[in-house]
Amino acid sequence: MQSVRIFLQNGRGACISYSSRMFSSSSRADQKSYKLVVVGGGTGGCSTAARFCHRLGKGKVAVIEPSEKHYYQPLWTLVGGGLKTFEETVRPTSQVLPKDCDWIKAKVVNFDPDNNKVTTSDGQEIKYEFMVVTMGMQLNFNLIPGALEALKNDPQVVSNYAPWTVQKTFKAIKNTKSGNAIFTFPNTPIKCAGAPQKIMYLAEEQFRKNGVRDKVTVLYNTALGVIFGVKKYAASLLKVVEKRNIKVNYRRNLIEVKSDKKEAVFEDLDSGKKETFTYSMLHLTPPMSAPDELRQCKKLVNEAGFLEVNNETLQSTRYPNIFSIGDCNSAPTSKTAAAVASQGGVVFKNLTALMNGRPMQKKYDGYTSCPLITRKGRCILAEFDYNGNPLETFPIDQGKERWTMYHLKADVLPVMYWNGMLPGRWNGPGFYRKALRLGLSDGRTKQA
Ligand code: FAD
Ligand code: UQ1
Repeated sequence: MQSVRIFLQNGRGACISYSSRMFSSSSRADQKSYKLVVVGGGTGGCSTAARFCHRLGKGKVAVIEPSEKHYYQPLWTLVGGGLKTFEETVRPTSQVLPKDCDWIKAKVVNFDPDNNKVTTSDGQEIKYEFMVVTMGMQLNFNLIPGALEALKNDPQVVSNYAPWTVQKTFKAIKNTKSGNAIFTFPNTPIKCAGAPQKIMYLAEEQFRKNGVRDKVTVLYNTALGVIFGVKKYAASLLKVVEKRNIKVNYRRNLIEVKSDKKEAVFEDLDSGKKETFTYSMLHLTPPMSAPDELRQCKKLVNEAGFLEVNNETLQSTRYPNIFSIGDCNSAPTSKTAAAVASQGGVVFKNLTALMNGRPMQKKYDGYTSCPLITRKGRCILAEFDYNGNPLETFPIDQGKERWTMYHLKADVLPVMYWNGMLPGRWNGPGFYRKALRLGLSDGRTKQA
């Protein structure tokens, strides 16, 4: 065993260095050991594995991922809206992982960060020198009594958030002829905070096309107190809901679905009162959390159960050889694939520096983006940082509904995802944002 100096960066960028043990990349039958273990082979996991396989070579990187299928989740909004097929969003995991990594097809069930090892659902112990945790979010439909039963048995209760229900959405939209079409937003952090309303806009448009709009009441029942967290885009969306006669009920949290009576029960989060709505269609966004296997490792997570990282370096605040990317970390930004792209670039630079005994210099600014589709062919491209300040790529007003941004979302980004992001070649649009301004500005503007 060798000893190596590694650096823990504090909030002000200074480095605290200390010693740790380093493993050789050997492998025994009962215990494998890797230079880098990546937990989760989703958006963040594939791109991280690709970058480090390229850098470290064959046999040095393992990805622990239980699923045979990889999903391009951002396209599920358009699948639900009848504008793309589900098949376009799925590829075999074997095709999207880099060929030089070892794919361990299992779940991590236990983290042991003091001993640099994880245990998998098939009983293997995997040791690592460095680890990147990219486990995404867990969908907790089970926390709403009646929701799972309704999703299984009622064709009019749907959700774009899971691969096993997204294909129901468009059928339910087409079957809605009258009554309340209700779209929910839960009382937890979620991935892609715009998705619960994007599908509502596509549904509303379809109701018009089907000639039933005057008989359908469209309701957005959200646990939040605002329509969107960034003022600039909230102002644009408020105009959209007003123009389209969509009723927004704030601070309403779905607490039960009674599909036998076609009823959805909400709690008013301010008064605590219960309110029951009948529905003819119900689009659920489930409460979400970090996966249980991560949440139960109290040494790694914050109080909310997310892997606690330094917001700038994305390094664990407690274990310097652990980093985290994406939906399962504590970085206080909106959880999206766009955020994963930026975070991936930062973690690659910082972890490479750490591996080579150099200080970490790359800082994540919270960049995230949400393409808010408002109808077929129209999209408001929200992009912002940790402070909620718009950080727009294009030198035009992205607060407007635009055809170009729809085309980017529907046709360009999927190609970029499969061919640029997953192979580790896309770090987000930061470079282009500056280039499009001839390097004279970073495109940052303050919230109004
Ligand atoms: P994921 O890509 O979800 O990957 C997590 C992986 O970890 C999974 O493969 C899972 O199987 C694995 N895993 C879980 N538990 C374990 C375990 N115990 N052991 C090992 N592996 C485990 N983002 C955008 O940027 N733009 C959009 O327009 C957009 N729209 C969206 C619309 C919808 C309907 C949805 C659902 C998401 C959308 N997103 C969008 C969000 C985006 O898809 C996610 O933020 C992104 O995929 C997060 O990447 P990740 O690597 O953190 O997690
Ligand atoms: C992005 O980088 C990304 O990841 C590939 C997304 O997920 C699919 C996005 O939705 C967006 C908007 C971006 C940002 C990219 C550009 C070109 C603005």
